Amino acid sequence: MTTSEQAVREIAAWIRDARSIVVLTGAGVSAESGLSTFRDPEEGLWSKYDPMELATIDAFNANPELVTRWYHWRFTRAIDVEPNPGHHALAQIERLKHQHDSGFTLITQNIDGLHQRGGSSNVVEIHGTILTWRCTKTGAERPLSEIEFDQFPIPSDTGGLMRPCVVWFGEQLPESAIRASFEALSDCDLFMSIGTSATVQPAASFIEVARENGARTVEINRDPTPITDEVDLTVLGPSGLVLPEIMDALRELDGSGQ
Ligand code: BV8
Repeated sequence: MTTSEQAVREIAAWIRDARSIVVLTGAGVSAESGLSTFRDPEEGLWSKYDPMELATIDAFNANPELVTRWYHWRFTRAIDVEPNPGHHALAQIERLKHQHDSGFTLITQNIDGLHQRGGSSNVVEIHGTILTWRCTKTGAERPLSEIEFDQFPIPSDTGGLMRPCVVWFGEQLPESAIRASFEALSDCDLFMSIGTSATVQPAASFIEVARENGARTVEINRDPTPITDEVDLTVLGPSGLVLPEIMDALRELDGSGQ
């Protein structure tokens, strides 16, 4: 058995035994659905732009047309792609834990809505969602289906502009998402960081909160990150492959064979 197979089986046992689990996901989990991550170079039109430069209120104020076009391009891709086996495995683990009356909270940095489409129910979108936009003047929110993307930027009906309900760099995270995250982190005994470079704050510090409360810590990521040497167990590999392997090992342990 290779070390990663051993780690997969051990993580499955930790999931089985956990009383309350917090999972933090990043763009790497959506990568296998075909959505580019923040740090992998983009091809085509957007290759000359740095997402870190575009995902800011200053960029929107300076060039609302460009930033609106970028988010229009991103959401058209997000609604076009499908959840991948990694999304489905996380939803299966959530269902299994809920069947055993254990806690399971999925905190995501992703704005694409793929976790919900993949079957996850308790999802905390700490960086907001691209699927809802709001007026810059009144804050009135509208779902994508009610917005005409026939001009860029998009005027709201109160003389403002429409912007995506995402959290830009330099903006505060939604109070409700922060509260839900810290509530779950303060109670969890297993914390899993999946598909994230663990560099964006305050999400990158969530692992410290969990560890201070005695939680075991796990990382599943394609590449090493700043937390790889700190976590209790790490599996370097694609989440769309590793998560279903963990779910299979969990079924074996659970003897359910479902
Ligand atoms: C805030 C929404 C108060 C928009 C995003 C403390 C210290 C230093 C800086 C700060 C700090 N506190 C605040 C800051 C500033 C800033 C920050 O963290 N800067 C960083 C760059 C240092 N934080 C903020 O501004 C936050 N606000 O704290 O308010 C404040 C404000 C100012 C100053 C102080 C306090 C708001 C941050 C939210 C920004 N919005 N997204 C949008 O999406 O367009 S963040 C954006 O980056 C996405 O959400 C993305 O998910 C996230 C993080 O990136 P990752 O998800 O990790 O994606 P990434 O590409 O980086 O990595 C992908 C990983 O997946 C890689 O490791 C790769 O190996 C792996 N991978 C790839 N393929 C696979 C895979 N893994 C598995 N399987 C695969 N197939």
